[in-house]
Amino acid sequence: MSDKKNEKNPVTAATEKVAQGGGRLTTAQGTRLYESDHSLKAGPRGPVLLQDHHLREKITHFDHERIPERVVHARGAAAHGVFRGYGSAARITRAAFLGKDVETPVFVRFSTVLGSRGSADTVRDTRGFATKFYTTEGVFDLVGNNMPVFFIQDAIKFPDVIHAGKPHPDREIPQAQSAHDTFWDFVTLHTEATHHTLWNMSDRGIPRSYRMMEGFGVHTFRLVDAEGATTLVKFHWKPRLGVHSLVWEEAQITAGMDPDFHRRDLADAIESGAFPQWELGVQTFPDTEEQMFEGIDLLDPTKIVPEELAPVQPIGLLTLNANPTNYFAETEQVAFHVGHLVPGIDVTNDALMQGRLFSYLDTQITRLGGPNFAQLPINRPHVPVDDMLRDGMHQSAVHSGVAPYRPNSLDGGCPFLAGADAGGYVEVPVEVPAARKVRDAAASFDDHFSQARLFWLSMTPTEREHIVASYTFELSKCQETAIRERALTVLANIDPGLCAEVASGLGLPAPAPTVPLTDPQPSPALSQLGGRWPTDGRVIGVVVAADQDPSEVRTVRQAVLDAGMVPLVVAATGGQLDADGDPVTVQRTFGAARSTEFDAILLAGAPAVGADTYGARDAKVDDGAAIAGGVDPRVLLMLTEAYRHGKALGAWGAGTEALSAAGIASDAPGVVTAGAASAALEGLTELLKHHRAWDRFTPAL
Ligand code: HDE
Repeated sequence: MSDKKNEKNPVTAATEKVAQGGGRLTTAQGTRLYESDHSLKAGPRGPVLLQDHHLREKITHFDHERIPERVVHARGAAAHGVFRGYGSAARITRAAFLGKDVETPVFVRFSTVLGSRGSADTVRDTRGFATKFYTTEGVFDLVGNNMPVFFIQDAIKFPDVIHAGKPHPDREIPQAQSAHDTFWDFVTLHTEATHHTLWNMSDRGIPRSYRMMEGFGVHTFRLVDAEGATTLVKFHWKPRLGVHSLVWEEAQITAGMDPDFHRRDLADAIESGAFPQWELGVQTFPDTEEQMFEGIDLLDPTKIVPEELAPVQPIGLLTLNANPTNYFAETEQVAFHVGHLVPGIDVTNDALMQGRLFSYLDTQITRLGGPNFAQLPINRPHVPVDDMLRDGMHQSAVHSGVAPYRPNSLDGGCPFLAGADAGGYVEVPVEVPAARKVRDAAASFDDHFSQARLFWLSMTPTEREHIVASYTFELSKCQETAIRERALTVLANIDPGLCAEVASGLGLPAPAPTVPLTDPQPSPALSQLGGRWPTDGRVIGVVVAADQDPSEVRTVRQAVLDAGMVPLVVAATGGQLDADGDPVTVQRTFGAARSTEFDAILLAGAPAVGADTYGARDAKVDDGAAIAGGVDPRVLLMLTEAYRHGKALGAWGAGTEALSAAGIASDAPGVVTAGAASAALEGLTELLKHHRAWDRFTPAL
């Protein structure tokens, strides 16, 4: 990886070196302290005195350190960056930050939805992808997800879907999981959730990295140009590294071995200069009265518009280049809101979006302890704020003037209004059709299956196999047979083949569809497989045998770095390998490493069972049948696991013996053996461009 380092965090750049940076320890009031390890007592063995103001201040502050976690999306990781507009959107929006080569600072927070703040990263779930643009016209937030559809069509159902997905209220289990009765109870009774549930059960539910996820605004937005002409759009983020996922077993093991996997991956990549990038794009649709496109209701957030019908047109580039300095101050306190809009971007009547326009500000008043959270450094707009809002909990501004009202004469009539010509936000004066008040939705919202079927038909056989496996896994975890049976009927309405496979896994009969099956045109853009992608930041485990020449390891390690990837040297014991006076540091030991940390494994030699091997004192070590080829069993586990997960494996020299001891043929798909390290690495890198050795997965359908 390059020597380029994390950019300076723009929020804290000025103070980074100052805070707690070597000055004297003080109280919160700035009084210097001579001692901080003992309470003030009546003698060394006496009672503690109530007058100890330092003790009371320290403990009291500590007692109040926590704030409520987000009611959803509690677990997250974030980064600073910059967005550069291409100018291509200028024909449809007057938003200044989308102008050509305009650079706008951004803060992006990725998240899971269901789990608590301390839950594991790699669970099966939707991921949040929320971006705060600090534009010259105020803050614009694009609060999206990594899936383009949602479980519900109306915000009034949000508490229902979240209560169903969260842990059961009696025992508060399971944590960060959809594999339980209440979730499946809800999504099978409430079939508009079918499409989103299918995305969750697909590989999209377990991303390899936040850097390798698409993002979607989900709702249809309305863009408006300088003349007031409007265009409907859907926002898309396209990752430069491609869209890639974990495999389910890998995700589960990782949740235990490294619950911070995605958080670490993002921070490490940025720290080492492998800055993640996404292109922002829009699908555009004419702003017609009916707000339909090719028969698809643009106000229904359970529907996509296939890219083949409306291509995604790139309008700018996002680069994340700085890690937060303080998790709490930035990632935890950042407050996104769908209603943070700038001139040129407006909302539509999507009932899900309309409810969100209320919810975000409301929840943040509780979570951030009052109405003044926009003053927190991470939330502050990068433009002057003259809002006439006053007082309240945690007010930190010292407002001057005597007339915080309009109109006024006492403060000279300030502040003044701004029309559209002076950068004011003016809502698009859209017609509201004459109608009766109803609690209802348009008839097109009743179609719950055709787009789920479209998604299923667009998957490759391997992706379908993963979907079958995840439905079977999740439904197996449901206790109630009635819920499993109902779920099978939903699956039959997506595809009878999918239903039959899952039914056979559950040992239940496959029901017939209850709705007529549609015949949608598949959308190849929905599949993740195929294509070649950059390998920046991919992690290669270099597994080293004790008898291996360390200078070769040093060379191969450097070659991995030069290729923009991350080498992790793994050996039986920690410390350093002495390569002719230029030591190579061992970063992982066989005891602490697991295959899930690596995208690919390169074998330098065949590590033998050693005295340090777990179980070495066990008689089985001498039993050739128990430990194949005398190779360290932890290395064998690493290899077989990586093989099962479709990861590229490379070996040179004696390394090939370890492969064969693990039962892996040197001509198996995704395996490269070579006489020299450089050739092995070259082959491995080529394989990594495809993310996994897909040929290893046996398509079932
Ligand atoms: Fe959210 N959502 N949401 N949501 N959402 C929140 O706001 C809500 C929805 C999304 O990193 C909450 O500050 C309602 C869709 C992200 O800080 C809350 C509805 C999409 C994040 C809230 C939805 C999202 C949130 C919780 C149904 C994708 C994390 C804490 C109408 C387009 C933002 C907070 C972050 C967070 C409400 C549905 C994305 C409660 C009522 C659809 C990425 O206000």
